[in-house]
Amino acid sequence: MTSKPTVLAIIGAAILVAGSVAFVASRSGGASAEAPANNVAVVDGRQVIDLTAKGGYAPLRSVAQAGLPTVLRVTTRGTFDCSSALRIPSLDVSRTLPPSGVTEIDLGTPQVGTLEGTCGMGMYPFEVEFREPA
Ligand SMILES: [Cu+2]
Repeated sequence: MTSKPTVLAIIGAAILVAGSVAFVASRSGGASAEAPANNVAVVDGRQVIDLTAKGGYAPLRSVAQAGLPTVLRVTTRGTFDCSSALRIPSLDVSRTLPPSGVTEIDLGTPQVGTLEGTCGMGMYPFEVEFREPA
């Protein structure tokens, strides 16, 4: 018969394994993942990049196509932190987003490169990489 401490040790190990699997799964779904988030759509030649702003920006990193008229569509939902003040310094964009709503920010027709945005205080970043069309 298996002793009680052994059973407890096995259960403990199982919980540890399950926990680390869940941890890895949640990490790979986050912004550190290399696979681009599915938040970019092209409709009638116009590219829309969707972001949400609340306690930071999501996704942190987007991949889009260069050379298309593009808007950044930012959704807020009960956003009262400073991610409601969105800045894109290289485009001279500084927008105050409503606590809840959708704000479209015209990005013009971006060239190949990485666009960096931030909250008003510069503590929450996001970026959009514009790539040559495939
Ligand atoms: Cu901030």
